Amino acid sequence: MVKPLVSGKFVALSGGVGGAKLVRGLADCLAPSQLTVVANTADDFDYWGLRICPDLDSITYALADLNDEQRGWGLRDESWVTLEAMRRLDDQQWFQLGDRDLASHLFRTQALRAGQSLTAVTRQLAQRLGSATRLLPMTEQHVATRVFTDIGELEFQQYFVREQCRPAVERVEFAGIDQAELNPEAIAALADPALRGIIICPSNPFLSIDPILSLRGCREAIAEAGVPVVAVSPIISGRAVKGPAAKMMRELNIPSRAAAVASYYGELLDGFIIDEHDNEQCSEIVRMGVECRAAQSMMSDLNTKVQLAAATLSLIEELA
Ligand code: FO1
Repeated sequence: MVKPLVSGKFVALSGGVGGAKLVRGLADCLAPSQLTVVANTADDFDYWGLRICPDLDSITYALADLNDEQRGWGLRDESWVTLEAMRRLDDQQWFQLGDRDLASHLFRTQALRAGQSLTAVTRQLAQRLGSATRLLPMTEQHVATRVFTDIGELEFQQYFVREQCRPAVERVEFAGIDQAELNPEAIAALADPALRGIIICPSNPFLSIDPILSLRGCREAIAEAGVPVVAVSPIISGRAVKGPAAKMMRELNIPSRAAAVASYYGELLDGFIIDEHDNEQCSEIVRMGVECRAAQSMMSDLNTKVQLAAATLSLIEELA
């Protein structure tokens, strides 16, 4: 990494594959001490008796350059021997756990059962896999996204993986959200006098960012931080780069376009980064009172991840 692009500290809210890519880019623009990532944990669930934390793992693997860029999740150079053995015993295995990925879930489940906090075991996993960036689960308590669809109520991974996001979404709920506390380390990071900006990554607003923002006190902590909040659009030319965001917007009667994401986040935002293909929406977004910049948002390699992260940080600098 070259010398840090900007001074001060930053908090990034992230979930899903798109979020992990921008976090990887930010990690090349900032020193580890400058970045705290708060990750969605409402996708977490138990499978094979193990606690699976997909968004924590996607970010951990991306930061350690161990992730599989084609698949978008899990580890590179993965093998599937255990999955095949499980399928011989029960052919209903719809969630694919690779052998190397399995070690993370075994390590985490064992640590949690021994009384470790999810924050502590997430830190250990990151350190042992080679990442120095601080990654925090949004909460220690279990929150579970429930997706209400035209084929009934589904757990998140049933909707996302088993049903491959095909059912039409009517609404999304986060079971347990009222009893959950925003991670105290995230509260401290948002109250840090050295904080210079807050980044909302190009994640699914409804499935990855809303769970974080729905935690009691989160929106207040962001507002009280008194620093620029800049989001990166997860929608490019009316489509999500990956995942169901655009399809969900249409199903939720929200226009599936970048400007609609800006208005969805509303007064939370000071700035919004859209893709160059959506440049004509900049003036509409500025009229919402949100500063807007167009940048290449398709993160196809490390360079584009770093460039988009740099564009996000420089908009924060301009707004400070
Ligand atoms: N996504 C899939 O579409 N199919 C899978 O079989 C699958 C397995 C999987 C295993 C571990 C993990 O950390 C993520 C996995 N994902 C899989 C992705 C996961 O469902 C999503 O990344 C998040 O939950 C939403 O961003």
